[in-house]
Amino acid sequence: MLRCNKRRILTLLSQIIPFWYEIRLQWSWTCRAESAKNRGMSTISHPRQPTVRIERVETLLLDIPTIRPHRMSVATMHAQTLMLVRIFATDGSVGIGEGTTIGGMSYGPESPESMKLAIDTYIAPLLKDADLSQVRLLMAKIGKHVKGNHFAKCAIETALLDAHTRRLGIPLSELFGGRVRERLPVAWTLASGDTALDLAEAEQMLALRRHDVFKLKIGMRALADDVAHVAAIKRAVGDRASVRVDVNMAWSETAAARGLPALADVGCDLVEQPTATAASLARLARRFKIPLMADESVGTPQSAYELARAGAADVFAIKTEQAGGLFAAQQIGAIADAAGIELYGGTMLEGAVGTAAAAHVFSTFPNLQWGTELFGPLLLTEEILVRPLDYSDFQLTVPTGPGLGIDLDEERVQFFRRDAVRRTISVPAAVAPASSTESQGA
Ligand code: MUC
Ligand code: MG
Repeated sequence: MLRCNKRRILTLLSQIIPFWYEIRLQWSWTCRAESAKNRGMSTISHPRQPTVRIERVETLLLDIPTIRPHRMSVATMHAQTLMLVRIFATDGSVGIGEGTTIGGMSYGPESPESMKLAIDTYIAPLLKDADLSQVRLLMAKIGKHVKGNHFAKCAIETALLDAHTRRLGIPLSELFGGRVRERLPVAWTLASGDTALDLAEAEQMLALRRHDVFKLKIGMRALADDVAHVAAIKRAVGDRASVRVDVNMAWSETAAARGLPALADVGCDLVEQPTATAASLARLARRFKIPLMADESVGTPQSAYELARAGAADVFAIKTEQAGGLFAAQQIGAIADAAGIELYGGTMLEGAVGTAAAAHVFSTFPNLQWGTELFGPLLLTEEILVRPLDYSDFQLTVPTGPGLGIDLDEERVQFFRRDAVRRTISVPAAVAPASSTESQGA
């Protein structure tokens, strides 16, 4: 009799417990959805909702002029090409990502065109009909079938994460553990190639309270001229700003051995990638007191680990694209922290989309001792967001909405795409001034 009752009680319990669980689960998700709604975010999807699948992937090349020539030892840029990627899902949600390079293929092994090709031909088919929420799984699948192509992978991962976190109704930074800071210090690069112009630009940035950290591009002139250029700028800005240099690997080790102490003497705070190899950086870091930052050498988490083992730098510049994605960037941050190396949030001169993505990740770093240089959108003549990113008081505000927290201005995107259909208006030669044709956007 007692046994029979025990069995009945157990059966009853086994029926009630899952039911209770289900009610609690429903209740907790309803509460989170309500609270997200109250914060003006889109609703959180229920975990039992049907899987949302990836319908299609779109890539676009946008060509946007720079506000002035950007001169570096590797290239001079007059325009930037943004490779935009959009992932469309079956529930109508869309995620955006971006890939850029510096001076075409002058800086790294990829180009905007190669990213587009890699995504259209090899990556997009791997994503067709896949579960949008399985970002890590999808990136692992892409990693198995597509070697290298870190910039393209970063753009895709960003788009997946944007779509996924938008659906969840949370800012992308939440998926990375949440923010340590809402605003990021932003350096500006002085790279007009002319000391007087650079100085005027620095004064303008200080007056606008936009930047009080200046990175000077050097390495294309004679060493003595470069040092004189840095000295002139530091003398003019004094304690109002930090002055740093980026050599972009242009020096030999012997040139660096002459340059580093001279730069320290004129008040330079940091020297970025003076030479190319990890071994050479490590020797210089041991010999000279001025802090050295690795940039091109940092690359992926694997190379960051090797650099840390070699003691090759005091600071790592982390670039999300060079790292191979946002998760990889976070991994490099952890490697640096573990090795006692300080951090700086680098840029591949991304436009607004890549910049917002990097800002979300960098905002979660416990240490970011040297701030960031996320000024890419400010170097471009045109805005492509509905609401521009906020740069004020020497800082960038990390967007707060769901996903990346930004929206593309579709009309502008269509206007600047390389393959846009443009109407050509022909003016009859008789009434035309010097040039007889002019192009206009459609
Ligand atoms: C680099 O090497 O740091 C970042 C800022 C800038 O002006 O150039 C890039 C590349
Ligand atoms: Mg650099």
